[in-house]
Amino acid sequence: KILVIGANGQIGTELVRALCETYGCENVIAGDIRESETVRHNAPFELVNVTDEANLRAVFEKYQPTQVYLLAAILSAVGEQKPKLAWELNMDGLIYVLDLALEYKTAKVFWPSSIAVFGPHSPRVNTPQYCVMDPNSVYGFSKLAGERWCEYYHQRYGLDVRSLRYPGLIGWRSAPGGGTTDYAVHIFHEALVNGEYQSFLSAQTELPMMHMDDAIRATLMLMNAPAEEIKIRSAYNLAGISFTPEQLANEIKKHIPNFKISYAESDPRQAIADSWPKSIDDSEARADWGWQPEFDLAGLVKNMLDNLKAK
Ligand code: VAH
Repeated sequence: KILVIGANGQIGTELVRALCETYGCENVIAGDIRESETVRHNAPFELVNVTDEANLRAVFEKYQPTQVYLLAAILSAVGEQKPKLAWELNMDGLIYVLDLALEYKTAKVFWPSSIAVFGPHSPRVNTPQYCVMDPNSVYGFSKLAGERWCEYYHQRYGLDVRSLRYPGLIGWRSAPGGGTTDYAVHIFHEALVNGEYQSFLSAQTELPMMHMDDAIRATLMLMNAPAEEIKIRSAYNLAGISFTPEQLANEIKKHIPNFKISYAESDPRQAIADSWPKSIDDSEARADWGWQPEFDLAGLVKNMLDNLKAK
């Protein structure tokens, strides 16, 4: 059985779908803190609360998962509103799952990191795998600490845990979950429905982004790679495309000529975005397990608009 914790989230929704395709829905367990009115999985659903060790233990006991994807987290923007909850959920959840994976001999664990692990003193262009990291969002330093724990459980206890530093993810099958990059998903819905969008990030805020299809493909490539190819057990840098809200809006205008974008002043998420890299160097992922993104900005925008229209 493959257990996906956070199955109703932005990534989880798509990961359950991809894992069902690969392994069959009967072999995937969709776990989340509550049922969802909007997210429909073909896989069986299980209530899972990552802050409740007894509940997690019962789920591991029941399913004896061979793989676990721990996607449940509080993201950057919500994390600044609820800092202690974000730290507790992100950290306790990870450590409970790492311990249970050891105890129940789970073959492989996936846990997402993020470009949020970098901070104001990290190099901001082509940010390398190794550099100064002084993240100043709770979400960011919970992901940095989590990377340290993942590497520790691999080196000290031999747990096969693998991780990726996801950029902002843009998909049409699921809603974003309270992050700083969420504007790049909302903009498509607003462009189609209202023909206009007010970005909470300024026009020139360049951030590393990726189409969800690329992110899911990268995740399965990482998890299916032979263990000896995985040389980084904290989390791999992963890059797709970097762009600004203005560049994204201009690409959307090629499809929706009258689309209007405006920019909010002084949104708290601007400070978070300004502490993050503009672009990422993912040489190690390319060298170790053959990573290669497929979506450029034009392809991402066309794919998003075509699929959202059809939806
Ligand atoms: C967030 N979408 O904005 C997440 C992600 C790199 C961004 O970590 O918090």
